[in-house]
Amino acid sequence: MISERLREKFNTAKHVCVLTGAGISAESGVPTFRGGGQTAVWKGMPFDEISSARMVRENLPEVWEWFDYRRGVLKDCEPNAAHFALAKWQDKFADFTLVTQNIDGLHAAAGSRGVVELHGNIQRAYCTNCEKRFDIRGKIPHAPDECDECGAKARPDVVLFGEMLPAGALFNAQSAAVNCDLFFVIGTSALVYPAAGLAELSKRAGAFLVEINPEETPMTGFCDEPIRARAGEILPLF
Ligand code: BV8
Repeated sequence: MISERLREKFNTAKHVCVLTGAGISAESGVPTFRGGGQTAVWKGMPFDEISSARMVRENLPEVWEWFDYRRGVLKDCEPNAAHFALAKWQDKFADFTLVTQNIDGLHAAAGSRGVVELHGNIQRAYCTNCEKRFDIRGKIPHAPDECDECGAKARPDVVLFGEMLPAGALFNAQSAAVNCDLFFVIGTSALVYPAAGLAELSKRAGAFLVEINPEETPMTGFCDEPIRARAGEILPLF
């Protein structure tokens, strides 16, 4: 499963960057988007329709119902062996960056520090007017619904389709991608940009690219080492 070549690179790498997607949380019971689970469609709307800038403008209560439902599913989900393995990696290398597309907070829950959350976090909200942030962890339905500073509506602190990514997070992710010598892409269908572009950016900058996914993706073709395995099965073996 892990070639001698990869093991040697892993043991000598100075700068490592990891990009994760919903697949790394699958073994925690978090439904993936394209695995046909309960988060692929909401009341007949595909997730990239309900999770969109347009829906926030047109029907914020519906967007909140969708996110509060997912927060309910997440309540019983714990980090799995893959999250814990990556939390151990952060002290193995001179420079380590964990970038995630996930909004479930499971990397931090497993002990990862400084996780770059490209698409925000489902346990936070912010005011649509003054952008004050709120921690809504444990509050289902979410609270507050209106900002206690200016009274405007709160919205999920999650990057939706058609929205820009947080500039700082994207910059940090791109910097880590171009400066690393080993880049892992774990549990993503590699379809959503700009996150999916990080692996190619890294490869073009000279990194050795590893993909961990039970299925092929558009990225598999230009990976140096595609590993057809579940994250929870293979990551503890490094
Ligand atoms: C942007 C948070 C600039 C929300 C997410 C029209 C208008 C505007 C933009 C666009 C447009 N057309 C295209 C775009 C760009 C768009 C895009 O890329 N669309 C795609 C569909 C073509 N991108 C955007 O809109 C981004 N912003 O471009 O801004 C802009 C702004 C305005 C106008 C123009 C441009 C913002 C994208 C962020 C969206 N938010 N999440 C929420 O959660 O509801 S995206 C969401 O889906 C994820 O975060 C992730 O990024 C993405 C893909 O999901 P994955 O994580 O890969 O999960 P998936 O289920 O797909 O795959 C799971 C994988 O795991 C599978 O491969 C499976 O085999 C594997 N797996 C399963 N089990 C395991 C496993 N692997 C390992 N171990 C296991 N056990």
